[in-house]
Amino acid sequence: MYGNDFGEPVDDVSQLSDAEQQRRFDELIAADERIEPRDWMPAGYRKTLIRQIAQHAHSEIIGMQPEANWITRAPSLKRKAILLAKVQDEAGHGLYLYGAAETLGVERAELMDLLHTGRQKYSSIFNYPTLTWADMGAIGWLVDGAAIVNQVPLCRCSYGPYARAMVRICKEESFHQRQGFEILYTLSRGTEAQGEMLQDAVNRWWWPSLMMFGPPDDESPNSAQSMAWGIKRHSNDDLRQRFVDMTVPQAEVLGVTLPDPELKYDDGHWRYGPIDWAEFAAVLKGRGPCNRQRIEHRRKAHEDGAWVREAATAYADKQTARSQRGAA
Ligand code: FAQ
Repeated sequence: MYGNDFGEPVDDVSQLSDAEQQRRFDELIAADERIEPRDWMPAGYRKTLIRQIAQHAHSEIIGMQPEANWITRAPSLKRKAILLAKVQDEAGHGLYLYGAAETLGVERAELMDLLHTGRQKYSSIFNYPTLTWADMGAIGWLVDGAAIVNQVPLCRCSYGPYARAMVRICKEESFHQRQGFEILYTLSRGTEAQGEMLQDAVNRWWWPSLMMFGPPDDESPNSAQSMAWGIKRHSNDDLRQRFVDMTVPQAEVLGVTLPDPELKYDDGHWRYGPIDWAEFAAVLKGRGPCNRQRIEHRRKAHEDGAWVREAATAYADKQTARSQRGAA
């Protein structure tokens, strides 16, 4: 039970003043408890979560495109079935995340509109092309690998619906990472041409994967506040370093060279060379190799799917009318 400003007990927290609600929110964050949709929350906390969860959801569904590009060309029926399942998983992740964002009071249609009009971002990584089959392995190994390192801490995010959605997403991403590694491991034991294809894919995906973690800490405007609110648990650079430390020994198993001449082991960590932040900034501004193609494809899929949304709405209306008639 909570007390108001006069020390009187209050059962219904909605009767508390803003200062008391803020105090209660701060206590929950300090105690590492979860904030739930009906709890009071500062406007900035809500706004930050909507931005991050929406960007995350958009990334999942835009992220379906580079891999879907290879479903018809997968080298065997088994590979096709696995890739199809993985791409469907990404659609599911998008749905959980849009659902989590909706608990904060935004409409999914509004978020779609923000994506389609370029007013909300999605991950920079999905603006690069998938040129060969080895890219399916590299995406699983590096992109899903980076996603796991970034997202496992989000299972402890202070906002309950986001944290709970992340638990299942991370389990599935872990399967995705292994299937990518397995594709590359198979190629690593194949012909010379397959080995070259593997090395070429790793050369192209390594640096964009490091950029997925976001700008360096001293240029990350949102990190400090997001960490104070328990939305983010680690800084961008800490997670990036964790990913590099995890991935270098795996590259040795695959027998590939990571495209960084400055990579060296020092004081318990693999230190990496400078990241091309100008390239990252250009991709965020819409000037990556595939930005335009990704958004055009997404808009078209949305328009082509209008009849499905209309049919679902008409069916729901019919069901409601039927149950109302039944009640009368
Ligand atoms: N790309 O101040 P910070 C996946 C933006 S899902 C584009 O550091 P923050 C699954 C940032 O939004 C991959 N934009 O921001 C999969 C902010 O924008 P603002 C997606 C980026 O939020 C695998 C500005 O820059 N994962 O891969 C990027 O504190 C395979 C300043 O940055 C998530 O979304 C970027 N890489 O930290 C699917 C995870 N980095 O303020 C298919 C959840 C930063 O102008 C196939 N998100 N920006 O609106 C997060 O953990 C955080 O939002 C960060 C950024 C770490 C991404």
